[in-house]
Order: sequence, then structure tokens, then C-alpha cells
Amino acid sequence: MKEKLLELKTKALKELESVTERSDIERLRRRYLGRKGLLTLLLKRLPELPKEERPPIGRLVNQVKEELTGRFQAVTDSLTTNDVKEVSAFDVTLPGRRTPLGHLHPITQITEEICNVFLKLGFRVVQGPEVELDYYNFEALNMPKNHPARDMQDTFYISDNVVLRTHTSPIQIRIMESKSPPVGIVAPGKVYRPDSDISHTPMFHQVEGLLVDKGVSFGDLKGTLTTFVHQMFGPDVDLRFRPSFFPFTEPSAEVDIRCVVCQGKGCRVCSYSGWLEILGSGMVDPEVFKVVGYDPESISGFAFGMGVERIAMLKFGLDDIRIFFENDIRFLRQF
Ligand code: 2NM
Repeated sequence: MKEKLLELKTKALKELESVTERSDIERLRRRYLGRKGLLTLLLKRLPELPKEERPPIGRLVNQVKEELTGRFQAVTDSLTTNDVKEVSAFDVTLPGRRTPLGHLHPITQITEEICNVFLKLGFRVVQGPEVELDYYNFEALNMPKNHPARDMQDTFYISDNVVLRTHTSPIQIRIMESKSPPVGIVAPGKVYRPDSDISHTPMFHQVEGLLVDKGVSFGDLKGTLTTFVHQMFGPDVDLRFRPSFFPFTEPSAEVDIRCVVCQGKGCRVCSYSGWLEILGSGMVDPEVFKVVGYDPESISGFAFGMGVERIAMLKFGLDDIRIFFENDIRFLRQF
């Protein structure tokens, strides 16, 4: 009996050395120490022994049981510690990490919003070079060599007759040169003027538009731009057409909307006038038509231009244009 007990102990300890899975330890533990385990079976045979041998064998059984229980516990503990390490290295209960998604710059968003209104009205979108010939930027637009806008102070010159475009009109001249009326186009894009302060950046964005056909009237201009304002700022926003001057249109008008901040009562944003200027417009000057080879006696047209930053600032309630181009992600994320 004593030999059998010691043999069992040796075998159990040896088998325990080779297990790595917690489930295997539990299986071994049951085999040796369980209610119907090998040790229990031996213990049940205790009455078969002569009376005087029972106490020492009984003690030995308990000794072996205690020792094996201790070993099993130690091995179980070491495996559990390893398991915990693995779990903390990759916690499957944590929420997944989302891939950060970017979005269009607020100026691009507003540019698209503006163009979409005119696309619905039947206009096409055209884009042209930002580095332009002096001819398309000024000369063809009725701004001859002595015109103040051509001053070095107001234009970035690349060379004597090449400039960074100061408006998107040059592409409209190019389109008129290559196509006969009807022409209905909007020209979005970057333009450049050497100004820099709270309301000017040396690069900014414009959307200009042009409609040329037989019988286009100032009424068409008013209807089109009224529809635009109502689509862009809401159907209840008042607007007014105020006489103005541009070298390439005659007559010319600026369009104001009722101040979106104070509803016309007067505030800092509208300089206490109740109105905000949002775009320039007019009937295309016959001189411009002659330059592109159109006959001003048989066709007519209107044109308009607006600054995207100004519209974006009014829509978003901003007071400093420079924030659009600082690339501060905390600002950009809000749009
Ligand atoms: C404006 C205001 C008025 C304009 C004129 C032309 C073109 F090419 F047809 F002559 N394009 N855009 C125009 C007219 C632009 O911006 C304030």
C-alpha cells in the first residue's frame, strides 16, 4: 500500500510537469484527487489493511494528498498569471479604433453649394489656369494698360504680360472666344491679390457667372440672382440691387442682402446699415463682346461675381477671414 501510494505520487507529479493547458491540469487533478480519483480509491481500501497499519498509512495518504494539492495549485497559478498577461496585451472587450475620416474644406463646401444652385438653373461649371496672360485677365475685360487694377500694388506679376489671375473672368473670355451663344457658365476657383488683413488674404476664392443669349435682359439678371440668394440664404431673405461700376459691365449693380446677424436693425457686422454686400453683377459691356467676336447688336448677357470666403463667413458667423487658411484642425473639424 505504501509503495502504491508513493508510486502514485511520483506518477502524478511527472504527468503534471508536462501539462500546459489549464483544462489538462483540471483533468489530471480529478484523476488523482477527485471524489472518484485514484487517491480516494486507495483510501477506500484502508479497511482491508491490518488494524495496526491503518493509522500510519492514513497519515501518509493525507500527506500525499496535501502535497499533490499544493503542486496542482502552484502550476494552476503560474498558468493563470500567463493568461492574464496575454489578455492585457490585447483586450478584446475594448471598442474598436475608428479610422479618422476627413472632409472637404469649408471653402470647397460653399463653392460647391454655390455652383450647385447655378447647375440646377442650367449653367455649366468651367475652370481655367490660375497663371494667366495679362490679355485675358485685363485687356479683354476692358481694362487697358493704364487701368489702376493693373498696378503692381494690386496684382501679382509673373512677368510683364503674365499674372496670377485677380478674378476668374479670364476663363469666361476664353470660353466666349471658342463657343457661340448661348453660353451659360459658372467659374469657381482661386484668385490672387496682394492684400493681407482681417478681411483680405492674398489668395481667396471666387465664383463668377455668365449668361449670353439672344434677348437676355436685366430682368433675367435680377431673377437669376434673386433665386440664387433665396437658395443660398433662405426664401425669406430680402435683397436689393444697388447701382455700381465695373469696367466689364454696363449697367452694373451690387447685390445686398438684409443683414443675417441683426435682421436689418443695424449691428457691427453690417456697419449699422442693415445690409450686407454679397456680389457684383451687370450686363456684359458691348466692348467685351466685340473683343471675343460676338455681335453686341444681336446678343446680350449678364455676368456676376462673388467672394466665396465672404459668403462662407456670413453663413458660418465668422469675423476673421484668415482662419480659413491657418489649417487649424480644431477649426476645420467643425464643418
Ligand atoms: C463681377 C461683377 C460683374 C464678370 C464679367 C465677366 C465677363 F467675363 F463675362 F466679362 N465675368 N464676370 C463680372 C461682372 C464679375 O465680379 C464682381
